[in-house]
Amino acid sequence: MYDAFGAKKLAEQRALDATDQEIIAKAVEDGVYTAWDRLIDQQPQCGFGQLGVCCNRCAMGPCRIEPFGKKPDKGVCGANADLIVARNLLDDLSTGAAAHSDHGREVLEVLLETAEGKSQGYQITDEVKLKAIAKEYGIKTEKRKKEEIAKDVARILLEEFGTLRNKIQMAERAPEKTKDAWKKLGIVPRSVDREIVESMHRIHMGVGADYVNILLHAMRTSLSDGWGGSMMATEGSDILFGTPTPLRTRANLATLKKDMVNIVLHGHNPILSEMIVKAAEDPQVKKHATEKGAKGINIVGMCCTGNELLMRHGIPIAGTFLDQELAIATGAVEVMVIDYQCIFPSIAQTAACYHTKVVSTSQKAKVPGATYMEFRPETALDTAKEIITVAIDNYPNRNPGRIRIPQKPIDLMAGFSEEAIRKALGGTYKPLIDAIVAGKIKGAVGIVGCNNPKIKQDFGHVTLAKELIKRNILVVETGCAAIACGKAGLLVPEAADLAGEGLKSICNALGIPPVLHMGSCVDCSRILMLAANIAKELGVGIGDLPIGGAAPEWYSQKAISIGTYFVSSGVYVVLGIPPKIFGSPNVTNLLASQLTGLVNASFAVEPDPVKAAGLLEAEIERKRKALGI
Ligand code: BF8
Repeated sequence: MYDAFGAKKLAEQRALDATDQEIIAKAVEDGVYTAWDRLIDQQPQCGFGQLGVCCNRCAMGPCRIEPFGKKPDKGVCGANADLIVARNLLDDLSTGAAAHSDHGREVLEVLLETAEGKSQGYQITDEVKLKAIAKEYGIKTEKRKKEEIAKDVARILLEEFGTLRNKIQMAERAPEKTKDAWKKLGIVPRSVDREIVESMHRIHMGVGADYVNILLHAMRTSLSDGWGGSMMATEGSDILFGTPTPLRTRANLATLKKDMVNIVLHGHNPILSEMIVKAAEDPQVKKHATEKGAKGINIVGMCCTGNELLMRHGIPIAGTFLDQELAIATGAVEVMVIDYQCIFPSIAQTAACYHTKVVSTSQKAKVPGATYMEFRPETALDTAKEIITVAIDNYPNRNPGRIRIPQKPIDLMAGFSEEAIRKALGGTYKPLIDAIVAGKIKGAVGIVGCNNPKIKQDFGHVTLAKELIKRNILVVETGCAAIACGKAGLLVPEAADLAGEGLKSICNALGIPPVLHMGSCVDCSRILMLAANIAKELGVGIGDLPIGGAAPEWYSQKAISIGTYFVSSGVYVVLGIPPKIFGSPNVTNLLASQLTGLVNASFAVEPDPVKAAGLLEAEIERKRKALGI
């Protein structure tokens, strides 16, 4: 047990942000177990697992390889460390690619049902994007209603998941030189489902035995995510809910409100969260809230579904992955609505410490202790209203003695889709390219990914972003990285004061922050498109651009897929948490060094964010030199 002083000290070690620290201390005082406590319980974590040399793939095992050259050097089947590490990596990566892509498929199914008039509450919002994609796929748009076009677009995109054409059309958006590199390596993605299913086949005992061949398929699978499943999730969501444009909103746990019904939307797919936001506008629902003594309904986002709402509607965001338990520990959340991904399996147990109800909505993600309210497109608006009703009815159950809401939300600017950035530059990337050539901006880095309790929450993201902008490197972000920097005040134009002179002058001229929020994790596809369009304007490959990527606090299998599709597309990526590969020097060498000769990019691991900034700057300088700038 900790006293108040001890709880405060512990909180300062666990998180960077003052509002998080306040609630971590409260959780500790309340005796609520969180991910940080569970991490302590797990010490020491398995060394074989950390090195990636544990194989639990078949019933001859589980096996492990002795990492220091002693016996056993092979599993019962004969697999050595290289193979076991490569198979485990492909397994994790494919899980991440599947999560993104399955989310994308659901968005497209809703688009189709909407076009067919079968969904409830949805509409086609961005006709310009709809028609642009129709054109890309050779679908007629003249003299046709948007619903007719949308039917064809949804069907042809859904077909990309299992296409017989042996290539994903959307990946054609990559620059020619980048695609040539894929062709040479034999990693052009053929279809989303096929690559993932083939991954599962290859890692079955007795199939793939060559670690290089397995890693090449990992690259292909990741490309089917980045340039396939994820990109389709982004495009489908834009068509349904609108392509983001710059807007202002607020972040951190102080976005919860004392006198209002607080609903936290946590998870990933906007098809759920968009409908809850819409339902909360219903006058009957609002009236019900006031009848129960609340001043209204306060909807806040969390994690990536929060990013989706923030980007399109400016809905405030309560926090990142590690804030999910903290939001509940404020004692002020009536309902946490979840769909899937990045939700702690024990979240309902955390909620049971307070009056909070967890409402799960997806057949794919049932959670013990949660109230299950199945969410289907045909009844979406009705279900959304019912979920809000559960929250309103729970408002009188608050325990005023257990509530603490931090005071100061932080302002931020978001909504920087690729289209919005291009528009801000006047319709072409020439001004940005000129600034890079002139050296005012050295290059750009995408900081993406999660929190991980192994690192002080947000420290990696925020320190790296500050260090990069100081060095005149523009930062673009998605996922929890973007929320972290929002909470730290880096997503406002005034943060340009923290940037080097060159970057500061550009940000001031355009009225933009030095760190641009580009969306959720599937919206890393927006970063790919930004890089692709700049490369095309210059007539080079993505691998030639002075850019980099980083995931300082990653935890999820999705992040492995994201990192790999960036590297496979030519972007050097620095990880702050070591992947489980160090049990194989050969796999490590391939990923950290040999890939440069193949795609002009590789992985690096650097837990110190200041040193990571140095690595990224050096890579940017290397690429600038090669371009002759
Ligand atoms: O998909 S950044 S913790 S919320 S995995 Fe999850 Fe990581 Fe956050 Fe979003 Ni992305």
